[in-house]
Amino acid sequence: MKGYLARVYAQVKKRNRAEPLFLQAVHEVLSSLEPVLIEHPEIEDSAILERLTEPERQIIFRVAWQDDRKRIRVNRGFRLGFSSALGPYKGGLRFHPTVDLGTVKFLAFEQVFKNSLTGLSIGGGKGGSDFDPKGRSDNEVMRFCQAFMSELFRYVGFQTDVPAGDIGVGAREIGYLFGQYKKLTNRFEPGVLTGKEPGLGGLLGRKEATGFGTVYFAEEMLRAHSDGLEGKTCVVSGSGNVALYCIRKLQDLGAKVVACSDSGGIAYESGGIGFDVLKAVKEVERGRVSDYVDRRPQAELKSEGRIWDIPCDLAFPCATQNELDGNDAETLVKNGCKLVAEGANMPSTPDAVTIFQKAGVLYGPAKAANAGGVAVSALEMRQNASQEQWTFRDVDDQLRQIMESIHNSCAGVANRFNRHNDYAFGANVAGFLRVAQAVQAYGVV
Ligand code: NDP
Ligand code: 2IT
Repeated sequence: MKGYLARVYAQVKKRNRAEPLFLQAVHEVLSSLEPVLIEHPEIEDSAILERLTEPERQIIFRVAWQDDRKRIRVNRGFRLGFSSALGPYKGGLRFHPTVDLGTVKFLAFEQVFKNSLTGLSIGGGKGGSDFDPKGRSDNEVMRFCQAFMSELFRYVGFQTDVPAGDIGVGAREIGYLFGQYKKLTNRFEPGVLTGKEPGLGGLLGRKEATGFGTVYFAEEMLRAHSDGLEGKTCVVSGSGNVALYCIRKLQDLGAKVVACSDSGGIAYESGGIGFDVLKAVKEVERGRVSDYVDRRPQAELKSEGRIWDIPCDLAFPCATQNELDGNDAETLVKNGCKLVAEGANMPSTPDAVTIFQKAGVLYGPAKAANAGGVAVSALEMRQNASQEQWTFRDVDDQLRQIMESIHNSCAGVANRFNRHNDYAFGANVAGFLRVAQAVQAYGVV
């Protein structure tokens, strides 16, 4: 990076020096923008990059709650509104012991460009807590969610900021959060949170949307290269919400998924993972992949090694950030992997991305490939505003169209700048241009 881009990055680095994930995410976006700045010198004059790299607001709060032994616990809560240029802040909540301000900031920054790519009216935000739900009873999770919302309710609203799920936050947690919001505000305002159970105003198809969307995006990438999913061998990391429905859709479309994982190990099954058993273990029993392997005589638990050592045609990282590094990328390339589509946020390290691009692996970056989740959240907001009830089919059809359109925007922008097949460049630039135009149009606010 040079000139204006280098100056902006230096300032971001100075202000956020203890936040490597945020710096990694900013660096990745800025390094795509040089050709855009040549076309649009007004971006520098209007300080668009300075504005888009500084969050509009950052809220940090204490969350005190009682565990089942009546011990008082204290966690830290976060909600960060990065940009409201395109709509209310929109993005998930993550409950995981590693969550800190830098994690939330990187996720919120990515969310701005992802949400822009959907073409819908949603700004970018993210939040969460260092609360660890693992091993906590249902009652403990409920009390934590209530304590978390007792502070958060002041800042959210269907026209202001609309949280949803992410790691450690699913429909159960959203239900508890919504219940407490409703009680504190005396309003039934379902559009304040998305990812609700259908019985609470949630949208059929939201649960599946991120994983399904990632597969639709991969399908579009393959289609654009005269290929398809049928008969492909796939590896999907993670075994949470995104991984589960990525596996399901891959199988529906004729691919074979031979492995998935969690932080305790890898389940390998040469004949293909059994979706129904995995779903029961993960969604109903809240178990581990080791429990899945215990139930499947054909499956094998690998507690050593990397999931990316398993040979595959297509790889879907669906667990967490920086889970696929340069060595993993080299192994994937060596084993003949042809496509990587990111269900998780920023799962591939910068080294890994460079290796994929040099080797001609089709690389679908998170902000494009996993945008189906937030896009369907925006549809949930619409369903809540209109008080209609949409069918699963309505939602899935719209999701497919949205993923096709995101694919075409990324590919179209990449082609226009002579960066054929560079979906990472296309996603950054297409996402950036829409939000930058909005920031410019508001004047200085
Ligand atoms: P879940 O909590 O449902 O599942 C997370 C999965 O990732 C689990 O298998 C978990 O294993 C694994 N995992 C999480 N953190 C780590 C870690 N530090 N090391 C190893 N494994 C880890 O979350 P989601 O499926 O919702 O989220 C997965 C990814 O997808 C995240 O990057 C999230 O930001 C992204 N995403 C989610 C969307 C959504 O709609 N939910 C939308 C777009 C992106 P374990 O149980 O052992 O911790
Ligand atoms: O990273 C993401 O896009 C999400 N966790 C989903 C956000 C949302 O508002 O549905």
